[in-house]
Amino acid sequence: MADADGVYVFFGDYGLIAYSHSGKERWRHPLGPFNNVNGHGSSPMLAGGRVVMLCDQDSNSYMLAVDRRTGKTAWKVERPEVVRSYTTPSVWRGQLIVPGSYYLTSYSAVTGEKLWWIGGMSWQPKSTPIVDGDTVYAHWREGGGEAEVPTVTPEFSEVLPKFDADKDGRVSKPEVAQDTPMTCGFENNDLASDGFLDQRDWDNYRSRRASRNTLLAVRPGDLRGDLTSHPTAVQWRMQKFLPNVPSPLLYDGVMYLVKDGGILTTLDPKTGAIHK
Ligand SMILES: [Ca+2]
Ligand SMILES: [Ca+2]
Repeated sequence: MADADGVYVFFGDYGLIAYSHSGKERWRHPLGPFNNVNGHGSSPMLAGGRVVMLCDQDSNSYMLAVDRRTGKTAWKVERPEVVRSYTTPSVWRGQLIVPGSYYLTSYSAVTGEKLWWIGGMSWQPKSTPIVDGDTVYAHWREGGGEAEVPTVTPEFSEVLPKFDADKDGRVSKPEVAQDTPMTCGFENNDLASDGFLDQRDWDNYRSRRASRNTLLAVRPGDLRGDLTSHPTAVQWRMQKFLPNVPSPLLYDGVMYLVKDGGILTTLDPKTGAIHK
């Protein structure tokens, strides 16, 4: 991304680098290495005179803002409640609107303060939120979130005795050798890639199985805190025909969704009702 002073780029294997318009390096800010199984999908963005970079990953997710002139850290917020995502946030009224796994969260672009959040969506979102007047739209889609009735998964304390043959309090791949679904999903669920499923890995797996893909319309006003069950903040949720990667498009009072495989859906952004 670029401004009057130059160009800002992010390399997943290095971090942030700023160049002048003539290509001269102005500053560099190393980041990583990241723990993100599919690579880093987020792009840097400019907000409040800073370069903001979302660094969601399977462990130690965070977001930071650096001064666009110097590259020095202005603020950094940890995001321990989320894991993998590939989104680039949007800016709405001085707030950074950030889709992450299971949550949509707003932060002050100036201070990084967490302002409000909404839960109940699926993991690894990829698209960028739409902002339109007083409403924000964001969407989540992943393969496991398509079930109309989310699956209830037992607690870690219930499954551990069944698999933990060597009684070390965690589950290794050989210990689940007889359980095909567990073996197939092992690497995906082993967030820190340490070869064991522990409490954190299992809690994330439970959240995945309990979540649903969602297109969400939010009117946050000046509200703060947990808005998940707020009567007016969440305008509507829609759970069908959602694309995996492409962002929704809002144009001339109609929202467009293009789903993998070639399904185009149009809907009313005020109500979430499907036109066709
Ligand atoms: Ca074990
Ligand atoms: Ca692990």
